[in-house]
Amino acid sequence: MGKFYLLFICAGITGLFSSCSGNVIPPQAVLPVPNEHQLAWHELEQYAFVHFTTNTFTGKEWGYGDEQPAIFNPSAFDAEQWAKNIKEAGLKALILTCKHHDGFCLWQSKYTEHSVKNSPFMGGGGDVVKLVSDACRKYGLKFGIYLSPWDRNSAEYGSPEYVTYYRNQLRELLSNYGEICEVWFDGANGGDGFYGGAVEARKIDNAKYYDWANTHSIVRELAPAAIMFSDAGPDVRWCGNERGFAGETNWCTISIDTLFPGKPQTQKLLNRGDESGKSWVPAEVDVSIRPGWFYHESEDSKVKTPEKLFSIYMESVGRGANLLLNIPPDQRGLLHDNDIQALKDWKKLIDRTFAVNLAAKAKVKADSYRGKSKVYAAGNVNDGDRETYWATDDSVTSACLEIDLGKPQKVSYILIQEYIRLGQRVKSFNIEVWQDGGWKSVANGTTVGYKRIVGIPPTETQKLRINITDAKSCPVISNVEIY
Ligand code: FUL
Repeated sequence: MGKFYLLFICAGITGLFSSCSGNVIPPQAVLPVPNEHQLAWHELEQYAFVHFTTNTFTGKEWGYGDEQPAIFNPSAFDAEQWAKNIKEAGLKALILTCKHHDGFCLWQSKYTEHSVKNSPFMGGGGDVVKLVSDACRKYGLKFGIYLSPWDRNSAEYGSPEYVTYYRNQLRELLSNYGEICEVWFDGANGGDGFYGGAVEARKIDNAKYYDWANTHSIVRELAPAAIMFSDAGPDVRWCGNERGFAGETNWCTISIDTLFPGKPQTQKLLNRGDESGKSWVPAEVDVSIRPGWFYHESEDSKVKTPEKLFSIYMESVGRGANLLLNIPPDQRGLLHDNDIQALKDWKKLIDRTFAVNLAAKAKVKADSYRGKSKVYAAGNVNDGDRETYWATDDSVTSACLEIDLGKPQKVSYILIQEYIRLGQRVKSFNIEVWQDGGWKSVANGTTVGYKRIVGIPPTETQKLRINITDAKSCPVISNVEIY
């Protein structure tokens, strides 16, 4: 049998392998996959929202648009106090409401008089966007902007001129405040308002009026690294509620053309994503630390407890979504003590819970790994390197990872991460612990994605099994941690 025939057998037997020398071909990506900017966004995991405008002084949640700029007068404004506390809470960025639905601008926009320039704040010379973005850089936070498409102050709202106005303002914000990590396009649109004195209801066709494609291209041009949020992306999507949870099943994939804003089934879809979605548009969970988005003194006693914030963390970051936690400054222009205390205690709770990774020194084995090559062996899930992963052969979509902690330990949380550069794959998994000489099932789950944290009743065990029971293609797991 000549060389040719030998080669043929080799290719036939190994199938997946590039040659007979043992170089095993890595798994092919399961499309769609995140781009570099989306990958960086996933790694942020949690960041702050800051709602601050005339509403802070009127007690409203949605200003009508007729507020006098004179009421915007924080008595002890200190953006560094925001940035310092947000940083210390473990949040990685800050997104500021530069203009909310009432139309009041927190910066010195050339295009309107309805802004800080006609307020007593710093004698009319202040620029909140500048002060906040500078404070963010000083404290090592990324900075993002919220610019409400709906504007209840503008006389032009509803006409094509307003869209030009909106884009001009977007250009100002993207050009003058350093690097922008995220641009937040709010979904609330149209309705009654002041509209330059017209005092009427104005309806717009959300799908057509803003001509989003051309607005998005301004962001791509001026801030290529910025992630764009809206109900339907393009880069990240709304999670379908403002109560702080992503779906227990949470696909980062969705088909944008299946989303119809406002429809209840759309909210469900946004919450869970779509296994066969055509685009990578992961969920962001926006929720306020208080009942309202803006500061109201009457809500000082209703700040979410550290325990509630922890469960929000588990149901957002712990389900592979990012958490956007709103902390609204008060009329002094400072974060309130109650909010700061809740943030501090929440951070302590997280740090205490995830202090010692029991998997770091564990022995890990798998019932199968790709091409029997070390490059894809089980040990990659606890080598501290996110770029290495355990993977199986393409035909293997259920597999078992066994983790031996060396001695019995109390286990409460299991953290799993897929190597999402190659797509989101896992459809279902379960977790077993070794107890009384046998395996006992303690949890079932569906998706994993960028990160999945599973809580179990605290259990004393030496060994655990993570069984991937179904996946779109071979599972590719980059990290496992146990607490
Ligand atoms: C909503 C807005 O209407 C709320 O006021 C808030 O800004 C929230 C984050 O988004 O659509």
